[in-house]
Amino acid sequence: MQPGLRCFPGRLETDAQRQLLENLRGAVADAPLFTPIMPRTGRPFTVRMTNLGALGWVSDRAGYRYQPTHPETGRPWPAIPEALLELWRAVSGYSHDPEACLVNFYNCGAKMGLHRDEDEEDFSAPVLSVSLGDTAVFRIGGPERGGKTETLKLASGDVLVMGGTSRLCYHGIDRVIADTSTLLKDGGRINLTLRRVTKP
Ligand code: MD3
Ligand code: FE
Repeated sequence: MQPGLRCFPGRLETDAQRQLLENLRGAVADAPLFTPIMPRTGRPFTVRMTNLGALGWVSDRAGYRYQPTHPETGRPWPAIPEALLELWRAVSGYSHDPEACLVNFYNCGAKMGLHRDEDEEDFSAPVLSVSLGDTAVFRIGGPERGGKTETLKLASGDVLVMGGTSRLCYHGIDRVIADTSTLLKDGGRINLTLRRVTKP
């Protein structure tokens, strides 16, 4: 496994997962899921997204970037729930709060190709991920494209912290395994990634 990558299997108990989901339902009512588009090809992502926090990650013909408002409503993103901020403070090892929480929604068949997270100014802060719902097959490689990769299953309630050298490693989601969780009534998976974007 990559140095700096830390796994906390089942870090969130079922009740905490349900509460987080309730928070997310409210947030998504205010900041609806949108389908991002690849800058070069104009192809839609198979994952739908929204964000919480001061800054949100968006992708369209103009490129990848962080911005303070929702691309369709023009409104500021909803706040990051306190429970997520507390989780970040407990496990990130970073002394400033995150500015962005990207919410990725995968239905069955959605995936995310191998990529690096490099749209942030501050790579010294880790990225923290929380998985909810159906189990995903997560793939992680090294810092170069085309290197060796390995897979890891991410189940509901699992938390991953990508710090150190793992912060700039290639990673993606191969697939979501249907019927592996009862948290979401209609199945699918939600991933939350907390990030520091600017240098404090
Ligand atoms: C390893 N999301 O939003 S989370 C992303 O499950 C993203 O939705 C995936 O990749 C998802 O950018 C994976 C786990 C993750 C997130 C960021 C990382 C792993 C990472 C950054 C560096 C290395
Ligand atoms: Fe990523």
